[in-house]
Amino acid sequence: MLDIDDSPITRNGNLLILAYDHGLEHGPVDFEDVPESADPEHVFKVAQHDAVTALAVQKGVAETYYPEYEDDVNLLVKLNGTSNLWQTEPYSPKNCTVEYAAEIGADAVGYTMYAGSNREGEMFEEFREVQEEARKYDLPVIMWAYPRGQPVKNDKKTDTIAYASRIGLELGADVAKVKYAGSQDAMEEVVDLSGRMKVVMSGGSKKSDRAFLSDVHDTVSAGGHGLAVGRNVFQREEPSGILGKLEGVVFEGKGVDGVL
Ligand code: FBP
Repeated sequence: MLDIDDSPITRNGNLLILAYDHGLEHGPVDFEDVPESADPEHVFKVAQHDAVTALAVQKGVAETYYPEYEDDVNLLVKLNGTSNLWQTEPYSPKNCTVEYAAEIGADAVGYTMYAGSNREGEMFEEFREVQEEARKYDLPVIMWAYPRGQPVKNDKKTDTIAYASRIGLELGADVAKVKYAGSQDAMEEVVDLSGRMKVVMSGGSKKSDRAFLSDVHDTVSAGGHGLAVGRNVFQREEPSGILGKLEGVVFEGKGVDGVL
């Protein structure tokens, strides 16, 4: 059985994944505030910060940019993804195999699961293959656990987030990345239902330093193991500022006031 605490993508058991698949998932709009963030080179440089335990990208970005940074950045290859140019039933098709991710240097792999979608069955089957292949290569599997679809009326409800996270445990993920549930107590419910699998918070749209750090602090205080964050880092003019503060909260046990 894989011990994720031995993996380079954790530091003292916790994670800070810098997510940078937004060019696929959201398109140019996410890069408008800080135009240089459209350049993967810029984000690879940001990911060299000590606080970042892995950079999550799609395979095209990994193939082109990672070789130059392989000594300084841990690579998490996202194996599926979808654009928002179409809208039907939530489904995130696989575009890369575990084998190919390993070949290009992945330290971990990621998969978005839309539990609740009418296409959940297909995604469960794809995830099964990903999870079993990843075990052969000793690569941790991170599930982007996003409940979505007609039966999911409110994806911010604690029960719904906890259910999505629990599905990660049931299907063999090493880490589930879930939306912040709104409070430390609510995050505790999510973590409690997730057994020994690690739970990390998803960043979401950009917030003030204090508001964002407070959500992260709640998550860690609830027993969560850190976060996976994109926009709250690369949409800042000085990403190293927020990364330094996150380092304090996620890895050094500091409070929000202690880092601000
Ligand atoms: P953010 O921290 O910017 O929210 O990024 C996390 C993430 O999961 C990305 O990996 C992904 O591109 C995006 O959120 C998807 O968000 P959504 O499906 O809610 O639009």
